[in-house]
Amino acid sequence: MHSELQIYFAASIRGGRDDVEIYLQIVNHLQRWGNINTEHIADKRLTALGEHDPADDFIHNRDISWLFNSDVVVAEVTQPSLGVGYELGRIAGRGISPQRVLCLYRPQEGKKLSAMIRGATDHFTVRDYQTLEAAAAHIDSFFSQLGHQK
Ligand code: 6IA
Repeated sequence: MHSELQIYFAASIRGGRDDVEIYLQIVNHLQRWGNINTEHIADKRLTALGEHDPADDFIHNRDISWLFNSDVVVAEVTQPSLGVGYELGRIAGRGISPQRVLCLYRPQEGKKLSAMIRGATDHFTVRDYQTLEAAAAHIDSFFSQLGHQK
């Protein structure tokens, strides 16, 4: 028996919570592939200004430790977030391979994903989607490649 994959899910918090429903659906789907350290990111009660947050240094240090100890990182990168960009930069800096990082993006009129994300092909797999079914299919083929059982 292999131990459960540790998945770090990253998505915008203070960058804006417009896509929180989508985060929730992605997290629900990801759960079949492993344990998600950061499920609270998909919690609708968590607002961009959450007043009951733990201290920022606590959040930062805890999240970086989860990030560095995860097997796989999945980031929803449509809503630009400094925190998500920072997290992706920190793991890219450790030389992580694109087999272990999936970035999901919904192309939109008049917007374009940062070249620093789409262009980091040595470290990130970027997949575009429009529907939840398409996101789920990208997730499934990404994880299937890792050779783990559902
Ligand atoms: O710049 P942003 O806030 O959009 O950055 C979002 C990213 O940073 C997410 O992928 C998280 O991993 C991390 N992050 C930022 N703020 C928090 C946070 N706040 N909790 C957990 N991760 C965070 C307070 C939550 C508290 C109510 C439990």
